[in-house]
Amino acid sequence: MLTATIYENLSLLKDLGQKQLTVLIDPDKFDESKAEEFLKNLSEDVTYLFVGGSTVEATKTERTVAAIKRNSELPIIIFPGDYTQITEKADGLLFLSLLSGRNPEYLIEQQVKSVSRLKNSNLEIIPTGYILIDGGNESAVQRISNTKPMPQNNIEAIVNTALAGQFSGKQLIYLETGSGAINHVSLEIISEVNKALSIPLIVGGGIKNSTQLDAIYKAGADMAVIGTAFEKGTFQY
Ligand code: 1GP
Repeated sequence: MLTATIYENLSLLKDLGQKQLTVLIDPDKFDESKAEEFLKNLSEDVTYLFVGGSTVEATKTERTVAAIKRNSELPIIIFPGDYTQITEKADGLLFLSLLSGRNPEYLIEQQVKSVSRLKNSNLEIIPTGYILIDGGNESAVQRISNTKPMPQNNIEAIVNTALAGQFSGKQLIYLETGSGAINHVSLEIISEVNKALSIPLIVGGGIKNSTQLDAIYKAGADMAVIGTAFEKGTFQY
């Protein structure tokens, strides 16, 4: 029997209107010895795991993924801050282009550097347009990528950037205010981007409670990503 790919599943779930909750695990902050406890305590609503961070020591991502695999059957997707985080032990990879920025390093250079790791790999590669939006504080992505986030009030430019991603063949668009953001992406932005796109829409950064999460889903996000609030155990249901 043929098994659907991660992306086929995501597209199908979008069509069915089934929202997906993803937990972002930052290997830098993850204690592998507590993997079992952390994963056991996750809400049953969680359907995907992203692993990645802006600054991660060379082998830590691989060790983190291995520890998660031992304790969870959820699909693990690498969400890399850098090509060195790519590991074969995961199931998929968000092949990111930072479309909100104009730094060639994160538009194409990192992608070229990753090829030697990917060309003989079984990882499912998912082309993803990544759009950084101002979340009210300086994000690690902004600092590391040396790019500016898009202002929340420039909705037309954000919609056009997302559509430019779709027209260039991205399979996902990820709207991001950055880990630990004060503000999540506004509901108006999510709604307008969702109306314009036909591909699945991911929203992450600064989501702190279930009221915000429900509103984000209702506005049109197909998947929401939560890192900090689950990592610190502060998410309010
Ligand atoms: C960051 O979107 C993710 O890439 C998650 O952000 O840590 O603020 O939940 P938080």
